[in-house]
Amino acid sequence: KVFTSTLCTTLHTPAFEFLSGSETHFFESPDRRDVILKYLESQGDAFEVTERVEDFGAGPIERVHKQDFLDYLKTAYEEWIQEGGHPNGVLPGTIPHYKVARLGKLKAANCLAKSGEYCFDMSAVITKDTFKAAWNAAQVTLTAAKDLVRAADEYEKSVEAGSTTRENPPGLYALVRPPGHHAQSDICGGYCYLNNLAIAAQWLIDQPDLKSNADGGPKRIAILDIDFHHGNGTQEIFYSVANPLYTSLHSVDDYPYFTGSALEKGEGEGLGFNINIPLVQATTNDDYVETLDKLIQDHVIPFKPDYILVSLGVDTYKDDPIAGFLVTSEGYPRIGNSIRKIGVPTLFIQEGGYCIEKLGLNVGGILLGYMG
Ligand code: SP5
Ligand code: ZN
Repeated sequence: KVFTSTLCTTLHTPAFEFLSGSETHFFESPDRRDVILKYLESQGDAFEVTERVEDFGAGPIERVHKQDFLDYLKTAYEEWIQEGGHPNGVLPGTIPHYKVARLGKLKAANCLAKSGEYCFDMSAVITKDTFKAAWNAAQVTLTAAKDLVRAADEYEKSVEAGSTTRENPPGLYALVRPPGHHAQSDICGGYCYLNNLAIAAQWLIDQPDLKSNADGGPKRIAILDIDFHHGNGTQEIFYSVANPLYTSLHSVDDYPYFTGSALEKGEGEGLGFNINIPLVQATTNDDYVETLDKLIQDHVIPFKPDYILVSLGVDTYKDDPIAGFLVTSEGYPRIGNSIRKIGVPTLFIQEGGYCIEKLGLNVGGILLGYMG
């Protein structure tokens, strides 16, 4: 079942970004959603698409993101324009790098200053509708998360009744943009503003449910981040908690450069619940799937999750214009199949993937592989 909204296409359309110092088109483009949707709709009745979006309000978003950051995102564009900023949108002027901030005692006074305080790179332009678009993406993801609870309950009942086996877990997909996994609790970057997956994960954990699992506590969630880039945002948000478990496969020496080491294992109660598996550039299908299977065996299954949340990026594709792995379109159904074999209800949430020509095929490959 696919959850999406036309607002994911029509809102947030920056004209350009900067890559390696040059002005290029905005790779995280609105047609990304359209080509994925078109592909899924071309697959007979394999996918049921719904544009029903429930309004969960600000509560679940405020559980993950800091209020001053949310206030900034909401008002940044308007202030930026008032200050004479370029209409393409807000980009950092000066970033309070820790080497500067160590001694600096001044607070950001205007939008040009805040743009650096609340953004860590040059790939998260804030346009007129960016806040609305990010808010909508979070609400779509929450709507899908709520349906995951329903689908999982139904699944449990039919397993108990013997009408299905543990090999057919339900799968849901939030086809959203802008993506989320680089967005930390109070900083945007990497095309991401609100961390859709983190908001959904925290909401699922917050749901009161006494009969939920063996120890009667909140639902246990395992995150599988299979985007090419490390999900620094999701890691930061959950770094000191033991639930959810965060696991990620990503490029060792690419963006966002400063996070994603295997040495980042979590802290306090969260120690041991942050698993980074960096992979070399030019990683192939076989190496990728083998590493994913091992990650699942060693970390995901022992965690005994009630739900799996997947940061679904297909920028691992061999022809992705901003990445560097060698995964092919034949690799994606294998990845989906590996996730299916965990046997746990799963919500896929769209992150990166920038090869427009093969984006639908590759995302569809993961979902169809999961469906078996
Ligand atoms: C959600 C997501 O995938 N965000 C990624 C944002 C990346 N932006 C900066 C990319 C810099 C790429 N540098 C080119 C290196 C080629 N190997
Ligand atoms: Zn990515």
